[in-house]
Amino acid sequence: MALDLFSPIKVGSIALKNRIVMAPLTRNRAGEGNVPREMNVTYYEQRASAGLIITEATPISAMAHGYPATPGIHTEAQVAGWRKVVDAVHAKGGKIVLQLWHVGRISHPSLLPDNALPVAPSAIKPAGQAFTYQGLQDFVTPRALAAEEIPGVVAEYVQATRNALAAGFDGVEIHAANGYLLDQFLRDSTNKRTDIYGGDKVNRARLLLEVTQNVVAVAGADKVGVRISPLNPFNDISDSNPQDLFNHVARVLSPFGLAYLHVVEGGMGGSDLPPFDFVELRKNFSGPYIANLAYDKARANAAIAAGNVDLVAFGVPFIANPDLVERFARDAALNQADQSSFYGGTEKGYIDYPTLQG
Ligand code: 8OZ
Repeated sequence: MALDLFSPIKVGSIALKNRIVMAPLTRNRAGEGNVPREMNVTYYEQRASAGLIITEATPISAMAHGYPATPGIHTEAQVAGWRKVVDAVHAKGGKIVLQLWHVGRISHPSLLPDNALPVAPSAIKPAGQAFTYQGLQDFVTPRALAAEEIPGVVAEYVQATRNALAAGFDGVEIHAANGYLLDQFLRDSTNKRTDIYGGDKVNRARLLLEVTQNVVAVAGADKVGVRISPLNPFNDISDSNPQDLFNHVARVLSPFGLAYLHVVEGGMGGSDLPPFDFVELRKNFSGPYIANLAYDKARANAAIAAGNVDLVAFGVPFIANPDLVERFARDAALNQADQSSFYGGTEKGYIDYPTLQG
């Protein structure tokens, strides 16, 4: 029988009951101190029938924050808050990994300790505005990280990984997508460095490689995934040769024996994107491949049956359908998502979407 979304699979050391992944989704509903709170526990627990839950992007340090009310993984209270989430998902038979996030230049002094400037590979201001507690504010020109500061950034990923393991997570996903710090180093519109972290693709991929090496050293490769978005222009980013760059990224990540590579196969926000062959990208990576972006059940099953992808991550459908797995199984209609309650707010549009059971 052909494989489909309901075929079990093991990604690294994590055994999954199906291939339906809950994509990482920023919801801006953490409590005081960026600590996961009761409604966050309920939200993830409601979605535990996913084969794998990837948490919302989670700042690894005080300098890694770029949005209001995102839950961190760098204080004791945050770890304790996440432990409640993990325990609730595990009690329902689910698996959950934490997404490690550093926003780099996609931030604002008002969100950072002592009104610090955001950090980045190069001092290039992104077009657009930051979401702050005071509303939208223009992005500022970030400060370029000195080469001597890079080990400290890597150490933040390592400590956050230790914290995630202490909270009981089944693994971690390194967020190297969507225009945040690691992606800012990867792509040549944002990385103009002249040291060993800039220049050719080998140098631009060096920080991601060092982060991966060090995170793998504490968690084990079989508990580590990496997310990339070769084409996504979100957060004012681009690359002059994405196929060459990301084939290289997949090739250097492959020997680690990671749990998975997770790929955003396009752009968030429809603009003209350069041509890109994701099947070719995938051939450079020997482990499990999670595809993401606007898949529905039919296209996901076709891609899995064709052997082009191993799992599919669903974002918006999981916001609106806590029981997405059961709805797919029964070919039931899906609830439509209310965009106005995606980012921030109350329990409304968060934990009140109805299940088929009512
Ligand atoms: C949408 C709004 C805020 C953050 C990402 C963490 O794109 C995000 C994000 C998405 O990875």
